[in-house]
Amino acid sequence: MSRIRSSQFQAKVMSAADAAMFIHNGDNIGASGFTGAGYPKVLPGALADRINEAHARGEEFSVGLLTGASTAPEFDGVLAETGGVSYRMPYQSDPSMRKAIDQGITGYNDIHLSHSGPQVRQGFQGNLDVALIEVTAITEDGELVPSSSVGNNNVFLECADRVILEVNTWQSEDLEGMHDIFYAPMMPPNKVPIPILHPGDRIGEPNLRVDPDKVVAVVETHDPDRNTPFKPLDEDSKAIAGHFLDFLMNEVKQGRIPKNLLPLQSGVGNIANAVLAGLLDSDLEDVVSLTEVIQDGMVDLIDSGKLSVVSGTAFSLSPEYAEKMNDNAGFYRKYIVLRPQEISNNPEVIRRLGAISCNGLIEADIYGNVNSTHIMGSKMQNGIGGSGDFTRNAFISSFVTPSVAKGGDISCIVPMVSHHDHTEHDVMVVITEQGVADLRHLPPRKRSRLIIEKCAHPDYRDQLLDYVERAEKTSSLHTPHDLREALSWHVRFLETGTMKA
Ligand code: 0RQ
Repeated sequence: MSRIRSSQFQAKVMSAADAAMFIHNGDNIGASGFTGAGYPKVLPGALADRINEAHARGEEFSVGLLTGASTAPEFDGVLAETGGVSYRMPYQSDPSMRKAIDQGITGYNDIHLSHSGPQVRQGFQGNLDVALIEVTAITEDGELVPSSSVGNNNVFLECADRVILEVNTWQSEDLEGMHDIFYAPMMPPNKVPIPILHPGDRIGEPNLRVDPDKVVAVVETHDPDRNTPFKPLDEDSKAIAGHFLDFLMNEVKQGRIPKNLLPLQSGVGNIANAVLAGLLDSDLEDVVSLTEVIQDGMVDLIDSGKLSVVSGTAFSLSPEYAEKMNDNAGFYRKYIVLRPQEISNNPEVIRRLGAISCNGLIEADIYGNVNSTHIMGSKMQNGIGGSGDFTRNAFISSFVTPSVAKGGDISCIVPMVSHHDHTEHDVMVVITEQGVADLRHLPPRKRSRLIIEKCAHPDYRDQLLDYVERAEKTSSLHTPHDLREALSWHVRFLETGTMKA
């Protein structure tokens, strides 16, 4: 049976090249796609051709690109390479897009994912001209069955002037019923409480609504989501996972959290995935997850019977696990709820349910401030994504990282972060392969010594202690710093290729 079950939508089927003609110079595009899942597969390429042809004729052609989060080379990559993306929000992780951002060709608005939908609704992001959304199917009634991510799709469909749909038959039809789309007033002063009392609660509808009159084109595709495999677990990531688990089990022992923990959030990246793998070796049962992305580790936890439910907004699976999800979506549907990101990342829900957050970082400083986004203070890596939504509101917020980067030439524990994403006020626990620094209840002068002792690599401990002692001598104030020295570690790396003194 055709995936386009409504004749009204059947009549709008056309090629990607024809559909791309509905996108014009200066348009703001709100597209599906979140951590390599559920992004449109063929329209971006057709649009890139259109932009390149216009540029070859000496004509201006640029667009603003809004998504849920990161996409893939055939979306962010091909469009960035045209030089025709003037604006990007709220998260990306593509090498070509990073380059365009760093060169100032693309203005990047790196904002909290929970803010992105509301800002589109409020009009802070300008008029939304086109919504470009991948779906699994269109029902007889003209409802849209979402695919492997929801992200901001509900907001884009609601706010855009025109809608282009990609119906992707690669996505399993059994995804139908996995999603939960909450339709209620979401803007102040009429906003309503979000009635999620448990991560598995379904509070909305399985499908997305769209005004059929806004749909200008429907394109059929059969293309896989594209994600890179995770790195195999190394000794450091196993050690980090072990420390995280020990920390959690001690929280249980102290009676601060229940035996099955509190809802877990796990960020993007190899280390976050490794931490989930670490939970597999535990005696934990009936764990629940309130998170944003569902990586391979979550799927393993479901398979092991340890994880009873996970609420998120998107998959971020390796190719092998994406195939597995596709083959068994009917089974996993019982354990997984995919929601719009304004719900999955909603601070109210995260705070009330008492999530335990666990995210990666680029560097942390001796007082517990965290840089998640900028290499050496200036070069964009990915973006803050949902790490702030969860860290700021978690019951226990934690960050995990190897203690060194670039083969040991960079210490990930530094005197002062070169860019601030998460402040000392939000960061409770820092974990490296060396150990755990629990910063709760500690004033700055105690934090610095604990982070150095528990988290810094032995190669950098003396250097960091030396900094602390000198800073305390020069400044007898609350948070001792020697501002002339504070960022000299970064300068030394830029000048000599190593932070080692
Ligand atoms: O550089 O790619 O050139 O080798 O930074 O580092 O070790 O691959 O990092 O995959 O664990 O991700 C913070 C980026 C960590 C991720 C970050 C260099 C390192 C490498 C990447 P190369 P790894 P991971 C919910 C949560 C923000 C969004 C988020 C992230 C590159 O966790 O994007 O949390 N977080 N969202 O060599 C200079 C340092 C460095 C360094 C590492 N101290 N100085 N370079 N690198 N440490 C999900 C979403 O929001 C969607």
